[in-house]
Amino acid sequence: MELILRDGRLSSGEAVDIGLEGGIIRAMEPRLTAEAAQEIDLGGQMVSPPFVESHIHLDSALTAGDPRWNQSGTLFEGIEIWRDRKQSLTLEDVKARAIATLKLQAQQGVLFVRSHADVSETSLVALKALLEVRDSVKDWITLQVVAFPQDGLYGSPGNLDLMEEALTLGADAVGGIPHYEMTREDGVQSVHRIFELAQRYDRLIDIHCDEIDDDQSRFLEVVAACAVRSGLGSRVTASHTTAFASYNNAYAFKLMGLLARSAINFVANPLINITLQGRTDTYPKRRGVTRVKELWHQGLNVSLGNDCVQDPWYSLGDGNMLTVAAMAVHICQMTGQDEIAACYDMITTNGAKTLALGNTYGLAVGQPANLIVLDAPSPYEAIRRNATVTHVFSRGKLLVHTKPAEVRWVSG
Ligand code: 17E
Ligand code: FE2
Repeated sequence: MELILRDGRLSSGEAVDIGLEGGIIRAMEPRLTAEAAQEIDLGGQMVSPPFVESHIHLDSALTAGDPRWNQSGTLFEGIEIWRDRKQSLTLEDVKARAIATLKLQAQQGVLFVRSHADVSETSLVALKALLEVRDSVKDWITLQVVAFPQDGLYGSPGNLDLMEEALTLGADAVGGIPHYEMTREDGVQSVHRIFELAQRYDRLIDIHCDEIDDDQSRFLEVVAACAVRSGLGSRVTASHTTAFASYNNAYAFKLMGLLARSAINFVANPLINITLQGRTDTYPKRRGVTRVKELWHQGLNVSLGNDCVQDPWYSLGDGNMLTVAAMAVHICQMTGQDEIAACYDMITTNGAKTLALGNTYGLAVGQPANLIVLDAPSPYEAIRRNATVTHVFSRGKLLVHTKPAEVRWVSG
């Protein structure tokens, strides 16, 4: 073995030594007798597959306040600010901010990322930059890029052509924003068009779907029906779906049956939607997050995203996935032990399903050696304490080592 990690602990609590060689996990046993050139003592800490960032906008990351701050806190003011900011995008500007954000995430244990790239600008500069970044970072982090028409697929006459150009250039997934199209009919048509394009270009689908508190925003049913009819199922993701939290239960119950049939993935972004949504409410004020617990009970795949790191929609954020999971525990009231464990799955294995990573992801012998070590003994403690990710191993090599903060009482 090139490298052995000794005295680790799996999320189940079992002790484990892990042997790595040639970028692959070669052995996992409670006590490995083999020896290696390099050995690292994990001191009983938890080893986990890496975190998966299911939903982020790297093109707008780190632009908060430029050209102005979001005063209303709404999605719509965010879109307007971004419309102004994106006029001055350059390849270098987007690449620098995207790479800085990916590093921020990688050092906190994220090695798989799905980013949206706005394709509403004729230059397609955001998309081109993120495709270049996807290639330049591939030796340490896996990036997927969604072609996302922020201003609507039918918002301007050229937008459909821009989407096709983005797919020709190599975007991994087709995106959309049906609730923001000018009419309900345009929204429905956009979903159909997204499915046609995904089939024609053989790409994944990830739609910003019903990110609004309007209980009449019902594009999720269109996405699910298209997923059933096309057979695309698990290649399809519905992001945000916050209106689902406002639907009446009679409709939500009927919808849940269709969703179960469709087997699509869901991404909730609790940090962002708890702040963007509910802005038109007084009291009682709605929570802006989709029905995560109910989707999970239904057996559907739900994963979580940061959505934003310091951008026109959210001036906070540091790319940490444990913060996202903790926010889901709170807002979705998933405080039971099995529910907290489920929220940990939503930032690891469920994210891998959303990204359709297949057997390139997972902590098992024969898998690529991507894994992280946390300063915590269990997923529950990792979320509770927002544990430090002490070691990030990517492609068989130690990528980042972080020492947990050291506290020393000086008197008293
Ligand atoms: N764009 C959008 O439509 N919704 C969001 N939550 C963000 C960008 C961050
Ligand atoms: Fe988003």
